Amino acid sequence: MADLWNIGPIPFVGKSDPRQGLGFRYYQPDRVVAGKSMAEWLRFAVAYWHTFDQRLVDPFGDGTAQRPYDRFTDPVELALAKVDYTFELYTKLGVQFFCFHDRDIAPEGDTLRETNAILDKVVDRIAELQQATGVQLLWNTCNLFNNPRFVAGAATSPYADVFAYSGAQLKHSLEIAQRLGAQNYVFWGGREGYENVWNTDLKREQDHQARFFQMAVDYAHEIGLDAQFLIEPKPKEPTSHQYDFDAATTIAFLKTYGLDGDFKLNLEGNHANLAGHSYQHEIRVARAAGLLGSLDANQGDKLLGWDLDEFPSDLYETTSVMWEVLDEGSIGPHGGLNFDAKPRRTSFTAEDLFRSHIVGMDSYAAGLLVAAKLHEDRYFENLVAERYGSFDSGIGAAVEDGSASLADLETYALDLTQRQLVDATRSDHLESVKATINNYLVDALAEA
Ligand code: XUL
Ligand code: CO
Repeated sequence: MADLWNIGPIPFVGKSDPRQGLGFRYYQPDRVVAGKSMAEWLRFAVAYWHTFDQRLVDPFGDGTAQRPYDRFTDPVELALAKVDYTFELYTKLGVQFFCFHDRDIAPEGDTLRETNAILDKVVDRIAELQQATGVQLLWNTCNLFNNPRFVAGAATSPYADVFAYSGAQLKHSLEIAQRLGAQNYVFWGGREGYENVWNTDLKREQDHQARFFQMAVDYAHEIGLDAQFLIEPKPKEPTSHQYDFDAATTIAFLKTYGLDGDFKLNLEGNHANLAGHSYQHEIRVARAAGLLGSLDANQGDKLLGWDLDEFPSDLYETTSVMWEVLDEGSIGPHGGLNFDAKPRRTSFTAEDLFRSHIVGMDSYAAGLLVAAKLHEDRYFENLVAERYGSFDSGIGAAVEDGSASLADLETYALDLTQRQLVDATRSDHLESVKATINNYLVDALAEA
């Protein structure tokens, strides 16, 4: 293996030393947990934009990132050289997948024709290295938000030329998905929302967005692309209101336009928090609709209310996510855990890219181990079955099977006393439930 990074491969070191370094304590790809290997459950992916392009800027400061390919000054030469670094990082970490936006991997030309020509050269190199390493494309997507032409959106731009350009860009991006064997294709609605509702034709913009999605479905059929289409909800940033606000809003949109047969959801932890939800809530809502597609694994910061894209390290959250995944059987049909995350601005070395992925991978592996133990003991399954047990027979069963009317409920309830109704309820003992999760966390990881 080449040694462009001068680091790795990253070994499994187990629990020999509590100080986290360049080794995995929990993640063992071949270790079987709940009937599948860790690698099969977790399907980690590296996000090209954060890991290889992000300079670690913030609104008050320039980038601090130090990368081994910084010596390349020509943008096309840099783009081509960088691909080698990316595949070496995937293989040294033992990550099986990657994700990218079209504009992450290559610089733009003046026209789309020129841009596509540059892009295709880089795609050629990616295809060669996929072939050589076996690393697969979890998903790709279009960047329809960075360039000034997208100032008022892409598919929801009020300017028809911008809509047309966006569709043309999407077409080529779908061809790349086909060429590289993408398992999913993601739409994150960058600037698809509004700054101010007074100057916005909300209905017309959403109709346009739906047309855009339908065109993607039609073209995928035409070229035989069988990637799962995904929409990634986010409530705000960069616009003050994004149309794909959260899982529930996006599901309503998909059903309104009859697109729910062709799209599922890609859910992100930090986006869930921005919408005022837990990550687990968003996943549960998608599961309830049969629309869980994939996961962007990251976390926010309780003290800062913005999309910080931190690498996941909160074991309580990774446990809840992996519990949902275990209960579902997989992360959607072809989903994975994409680290849509960047190291902090103060973690600027190339080694920090490895360190931060190791932390994310270990945190999810640990979460999987804890969730598997909870699942094996059926702790929540039993608790929930008992909580809703009154719907298994009698009047509850008549409600669920549709045989009870309001008149039947009146006959049943008219003479129930306050005491009888209060006695029908049970304490949830929620504090003990939370402590039980803590106990599972500590015990399962002590045994791991
Ligand atoms: C933005 C975000 C995107 C999508 C892909 O917050 O999460 O990077 O994941 O466009
Ligand atoms: Co994301």
